[in-house]
Amino acid sequence: MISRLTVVAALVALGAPLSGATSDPANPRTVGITAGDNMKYSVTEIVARRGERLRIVLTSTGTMPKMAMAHNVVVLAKGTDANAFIDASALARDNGFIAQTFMKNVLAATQLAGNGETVEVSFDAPKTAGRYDFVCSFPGHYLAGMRGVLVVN
Ligand SMILES: [Cu+2]
Repeated sequence: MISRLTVVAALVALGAPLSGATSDPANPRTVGITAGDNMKYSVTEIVARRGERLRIVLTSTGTMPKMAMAHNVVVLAKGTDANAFIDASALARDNGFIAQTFMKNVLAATQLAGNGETVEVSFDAPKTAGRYDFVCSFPGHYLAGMRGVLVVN
């Protein structure tokens, strides 16, 4: 019989991760975020490993009607001008406030969550280390400070 210690030692020898990050699409690491009428994410920094499978779950906790107050999480490719993305997206209500011209800059995006709703998106963290902005593209929210950064190591 092979002891658990032996198995662990063998995995270490193979360089396999023992816990934590995984790129298994069926087993992402969940990051829960809430946001309310204050237009702030409860989490403004997500640290991930290159290529790590992530699942962002956003719950909106405010009281205003969805037409006036909804939130999303949009992760932007490196080098994206966030202000330009936000300006263009303010006109794109029919596409969840994501401008078609910027779709190529979007690494991941949730649907819009009205108050009391939860939305989510699963994606692989970029393969390149660095800092990637994530923003709420509902009009006015980015300027109010609804933004964060995905730090990929
Ligand atoms: Cu928002």
